[in-house]
Amino acid sequence: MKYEAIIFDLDGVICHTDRYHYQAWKQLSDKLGIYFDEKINHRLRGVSRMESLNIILERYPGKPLAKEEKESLAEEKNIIYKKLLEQMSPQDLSREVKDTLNDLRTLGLKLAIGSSSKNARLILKQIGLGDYFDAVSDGNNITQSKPNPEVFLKAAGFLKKEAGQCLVVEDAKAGIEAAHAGGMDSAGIGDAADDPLATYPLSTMRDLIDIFK
Ligand code: B16
Ligand code: MG
Repeated sequence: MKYEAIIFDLDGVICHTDRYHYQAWKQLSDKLGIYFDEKINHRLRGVSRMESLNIILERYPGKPLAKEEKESLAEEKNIIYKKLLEQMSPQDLSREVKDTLNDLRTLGLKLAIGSSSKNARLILKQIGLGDYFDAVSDGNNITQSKPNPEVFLKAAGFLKKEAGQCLVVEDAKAGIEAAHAGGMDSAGIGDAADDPLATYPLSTMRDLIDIFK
C-alpha cells in the first residue's frame, strides 16, 4: 500500500461546525446590514476566516473597509464563534468516525489533521480528540490557505512523510484542489465526493477502510 498516512480535514469531515460559523457570520452580517444566507455560507467552506469575510463583504453597501476594520470584524466574528463552540462535546464525534479512525490506526497508518481553522485544537479538545492525532497542521502554521497545498504539505512534514505517501480526506472543493496541487491523492466526502480531482469518492467515512483492504 502506497499510503502511510492520512491527513483529515476537520470541519465537514471529522465533525461539523458549519452551523456555528453560519450563526456567527449571520450575527455580524445583520449588524452590518449585509444580506447573508445559507447559500453564501456554503461558499465559506474550507476557506480562511479573512477570505470568508471578504466573500461576505461583496454585498457590503458602504465604502471599502480598511485592513484594520476588517481585522476587527473578523475578530468579532471569532469571539461569537468560539462562544458557540463551547457547546461542542464528545457527542459531536460520531461513533462511525471514531471507529474508522481507530481502525485506520490499527492498520499502522499515521493520522493527521489538515485544517484551515485557527480554532482546530480547541475543536479537537471539545470533541475529545485533543491528543489523538499524530500531527495537527492548521490555520496557525500556514501563510496561504486552501486551495494552496501548504496546510497539507506541513502536515506531511510534521509526520516526516512524503506527499505521495499521504492520502487527504476532504469535504470542500478548495481542499481537494489543495491536495492535488500538493501531489497528494484525496478522498472526497459530501460535496467533494463527485469532484473530478478527487481520487476516491466516499459516501461515508467507513468507505475509507475499503481503500486499505
Ligand atoms: P477559523 P476546515 C475551515 O475548517 C472551515 O470549513 C471554514 O468555514 C472556516 O472559515 C475556516 O476553517 C477558518 O476557520 O475562523 O476557525 O480560523 O474545513 O479547513 O477544517
Ligand atoms: Mg472542511
